[in-house]
Amino acid sequence: MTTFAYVIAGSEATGGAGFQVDLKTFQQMGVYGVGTLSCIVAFDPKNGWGHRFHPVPADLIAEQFEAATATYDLDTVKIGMLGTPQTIDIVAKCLASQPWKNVVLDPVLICKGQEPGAALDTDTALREKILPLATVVTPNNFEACTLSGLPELKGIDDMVEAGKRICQLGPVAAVVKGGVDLPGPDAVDVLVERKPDGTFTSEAFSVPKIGEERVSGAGCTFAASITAALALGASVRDAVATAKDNVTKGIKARVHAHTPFDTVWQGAF
Ligand code: PXL
Repeated sequence: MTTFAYVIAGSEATGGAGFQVDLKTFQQMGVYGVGTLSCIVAFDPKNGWGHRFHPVPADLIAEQFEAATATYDLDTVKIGMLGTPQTIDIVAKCLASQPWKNVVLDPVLICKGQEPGAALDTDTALREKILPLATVVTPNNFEACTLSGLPELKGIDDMVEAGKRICQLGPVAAVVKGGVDLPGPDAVDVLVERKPDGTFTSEAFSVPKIGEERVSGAGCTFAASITAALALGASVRDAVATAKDNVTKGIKARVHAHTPFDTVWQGAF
């Protein structure tokens, strides 16, 4: 029987992040990928590889959603970069139109090249309209601060606290990604799960860092791996363990490019 996973995310035209990474990850994990484009990002090689960002019009997002959900019985979706309050509005409406078993949110607030805080209305809309619909959310350090209201995350205790605060906004699980932002020799991700009685459990997933440079597509690969594993029936805990393993292998086998950063190779897992 075919397992399906759906993604609503942006295209990053080099194939190193976004929608393309999501579909590659799904395919690599034996899951049939279905996708709706929310925006198109084209790096500008003449201008420091900055982001040229183009939203997809709301009615075109709704049409894609209609086509995808009429074609297959989809119950597992990943949400990637949305980018504007208008896009967030239509995606929230689409998501609310049917039940889901798993809604994995990679809360992409800013990309490399954007100023933090430049899009406060987008951050607020994401927190108010999409986060409550998510079952699992995968913020990096900056996103975890923005969503939780904590000023900074200095270590695992802060990551657990941020995860708890974020779960109180709707999701049953938050995975706070330490990445290269967390000092120390290890790349640490902390899973916080909210139990039905309102208590929390937490678990840290740690592997030695592979360099101190950010690798493009790591966050997308991580959330897409969780999504595919959940679609295949894994628990959240096991889905996170699989995702960590995939990202570690994909970073070790990274692809070099003319950009100032390398990109994850999904073929490595
Ligand atoms: O890696 C975050 C990300 C997600 N989605 C799109 C992007 C980026 C970063 O460049 O362009 C479309």
